[in-house]
Amino acid sequence: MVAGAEAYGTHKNAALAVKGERIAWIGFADEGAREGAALGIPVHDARGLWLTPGLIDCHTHLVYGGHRVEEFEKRLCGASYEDIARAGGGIQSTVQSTREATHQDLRVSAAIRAQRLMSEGVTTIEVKSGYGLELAAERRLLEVARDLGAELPVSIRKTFLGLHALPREFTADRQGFVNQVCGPWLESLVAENLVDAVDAFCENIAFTVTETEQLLRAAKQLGLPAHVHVGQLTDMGGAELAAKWGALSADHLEFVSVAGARALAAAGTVAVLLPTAYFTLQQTTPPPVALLREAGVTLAVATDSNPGTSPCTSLLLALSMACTLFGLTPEEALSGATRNAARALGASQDIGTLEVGKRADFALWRIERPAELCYGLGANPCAGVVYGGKIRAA
Ligand code: DI6
Ligand code: FE
Repeated sequence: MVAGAEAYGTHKNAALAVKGERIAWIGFADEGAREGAALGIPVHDARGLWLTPGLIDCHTHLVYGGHRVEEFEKRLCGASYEDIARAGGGIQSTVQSTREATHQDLRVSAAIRAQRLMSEGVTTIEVKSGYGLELAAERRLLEVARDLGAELPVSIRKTFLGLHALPREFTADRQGFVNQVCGPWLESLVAENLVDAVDAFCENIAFTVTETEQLLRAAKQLGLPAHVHVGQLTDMGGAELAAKWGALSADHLEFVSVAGARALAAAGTVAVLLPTAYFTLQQTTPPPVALLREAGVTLAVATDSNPGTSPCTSLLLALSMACTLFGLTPEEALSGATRNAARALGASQDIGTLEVGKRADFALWRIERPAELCYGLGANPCAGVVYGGKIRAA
């Protein structure tokens, strides 16, 4: 066994056999040839490289137009994210540039971001809408997300983030907007097979617990799973709400109470930590990781890739920051981008671990011990990727 491998339950000299898109056998390389012959299938020997499941980025806003560099500069001069949002900037400015962008602009820029994630061994990406905020514009974002998965060798999970911000045209009619999102918009997008899950930004600058609950209820009625952005800036009781509705994940959680953490654990709702957003906003109160651990909450880690709070296309950087800023162990961080990220997407039966019968999505790494995946800043030790049983250019 390699130094540092014990905690991961991993082995040196692994080999893996693939049949179609699935893992057919996994074991030691020296047994591989015999097993492969018995099964009549080829065996891939990792040849001393480290093998992990393909990484999963379970929270991104990858499809949008424009950028928010000016806002970054304003924040560096002292303006807060909340001030900018309340003054009509922030998400609203990306909504405007997204509505103005051509379909092609959206496709090309999202593909570039997806490829950056993929270069680091990512094989599944969750992509949220939420920068259209009118039915046609939200549809376009979800279509671009769907098409990304068809054009690139990566699995895409599409999330309808209908309650992200209140669009200007509804300033005088909040409830009217929430009713549209939770009723006709959701129903149309679901009928077009564009929605794998829903999401809402439950926050003092976005939507209340009551408004968020309306979306969670509508989703449940349609049999759709949910994610919820909660506790990024304040604790509004969003974790309790996510747990009450059996959401797959509650994301951010810088601010969460003891009761909220216990509720998440009891409901099996995964806490998705987003350290690059915390870093970008220069926040100073990290999520209460000790409390979440003690309560038994499952922890995942993702990039939150978006133009405002996390202009980040490196999941390895998010893993590093999960360790240095939030105090996760490298083992927790890595399972947060594999096994637990799969749980956050409700996809554990298919991805997230290297087991017979699961999709043959895995990454090969030129490292000496697994903690190295969380150690390098800007390093990319990915030496190869197999996606659905086929070798992919990393
Ligand atoms: N939380 C976030 O961090 C992003 N969305 C959300 O609900 C930020 C989105 C943005 O500022 O554009
Ligand atoms: Fe987000």
